[in-house]
Amino acid sequence: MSPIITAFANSPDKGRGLARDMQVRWALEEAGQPYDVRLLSFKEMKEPAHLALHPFGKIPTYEEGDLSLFESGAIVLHIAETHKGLLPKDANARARAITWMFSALSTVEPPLVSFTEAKLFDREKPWYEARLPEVEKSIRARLKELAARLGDADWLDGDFSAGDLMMIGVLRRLSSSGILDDFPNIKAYVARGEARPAFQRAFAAQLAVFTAASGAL
Ligand code: GTB
Repeated sequence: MSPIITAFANSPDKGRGLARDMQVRWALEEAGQPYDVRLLSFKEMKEPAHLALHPFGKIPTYEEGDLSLFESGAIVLHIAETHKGLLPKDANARARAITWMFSALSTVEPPLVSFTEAKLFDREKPWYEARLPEVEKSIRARLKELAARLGDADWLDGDFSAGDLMMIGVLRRLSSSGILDDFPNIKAYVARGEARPAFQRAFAAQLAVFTAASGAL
């Protein structure tokens, strides 16, 4: 039986693949693992059936037999550990790829989330004008460090891995900000990830959900 993941029935990103089911879809496509999707409304995410799978009432989740998981990073790691192609065989290289997954989620992503949330929810707050440049400064600091490490390599550590998948998933959230224009090697890195056939299939699948939902409106 194919694993089942959950995703937004109507994603607020309008099919840009910014919600976190995208990383899970991408990992499944890289692994060549077919999957099914259960689409949820915001209301359904907070109902007991979904809360039993995800204590915080969010997407994505992952069900496979009697295993159910939440947290996109944990799901991608599970897929990477149970399929070929997303983690190196060598134990040290594998540990380093997993380090990049953590780094994407716990070092690079937090200022990006603060930036998006400030722009979405805090525009009317008296401190907004002062706060936003500070958050942008933290993002730029992380990107400068990441750009220095990446250099002119294609991927962060040898072959493409789940570490790159998670990092590119995070960095894509900056695509419309223009900030990546100042970090050409990171911009090219993101484009390289997006050009992968597995990414393209995952992107098309989530876009099809949005297109179908828009047609139904
Ligand atoms: N740490 C968890 C993980 O990585 O899986 C975070 C899960 C999470 O935040 N899920 C969001 C969610 O379910 C969707 S991805 N939100 C519904 C809720 O909280 O009620 C975050 C997201 C949402 C929308 C956009 N967008 O529109 O651009 C981008 C990212």
